[in-house]
Amino acid sequence: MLGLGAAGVAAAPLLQRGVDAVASRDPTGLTDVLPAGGAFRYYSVVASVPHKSPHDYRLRVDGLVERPATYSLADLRAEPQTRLVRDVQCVTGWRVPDTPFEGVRLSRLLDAAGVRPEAGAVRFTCFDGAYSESLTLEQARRDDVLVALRMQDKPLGHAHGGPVRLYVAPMYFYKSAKWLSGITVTADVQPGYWEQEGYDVDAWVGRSNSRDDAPTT
Ligand SMILES: Nc1nc2c(c(=O)[nH]1)N[C@H]1C(S)=C(S)[C@@H](COP(=O)(O)O)O[C@H]1N2
Ligand SMILES: [Mo]
Repeated sequence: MLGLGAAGVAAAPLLQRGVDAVASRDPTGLTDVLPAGGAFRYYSVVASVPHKSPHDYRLRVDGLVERPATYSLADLRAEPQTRLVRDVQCVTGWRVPDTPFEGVRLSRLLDAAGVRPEAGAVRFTCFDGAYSESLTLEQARRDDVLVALRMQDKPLGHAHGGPVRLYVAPMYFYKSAKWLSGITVTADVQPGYWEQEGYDVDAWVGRSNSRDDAPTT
């Protein structure tokens, strides 16, 4: 037993490296090797994501709207900002309490674009080139859904999806698409990246059964 313990200590740095490897192989965090300890974990479904400087960044709003628009980071900063402080909850069980997010209400950008009557949903795309998410129009118009520019009272860093990510406060964190580059108003909900793998499209924290349905690979 003693020998095993010593081996465990010796293996610890390796295990830590293993966690990073697991995070990149299994970006939902399903392989919960170590306790999170209230810390964020880094997730990306792709190995590397381009960096966008405050100058390069653009957000396109299009689809079933009267006035498609392209926002720079400066444009988004010039809009009224909303700050929310909630618990972040990943579907795999880790959570980070009382995390401030700040940005522009999505409903504001939708109103500016003029959503057409036949629209029923919103699709989000990312400049990682792979991830996507979606909300019904009703969900997208909630007051606690932000196009976030700040997290933990700092500008959003690249690891957390900066310069701009979606923040869907009432839902599991996989709804909060990082590296947001496109908001497309659509007729119907198109299931996002993880939703095509079996996660709930309506991912309300506490109400969704995503956790029980979580795929195991
Ligand atoms: N573009 C993109 N957005 C994403 C993900 C991703 O892999 N790519 N992972 C999601 C998941 S499963 C979680 S838990 C959170 C993690 O955010 P964080 O890396 O800032 O902790 O981002 C969500 N948004
Ligand atoms: Mo997640």
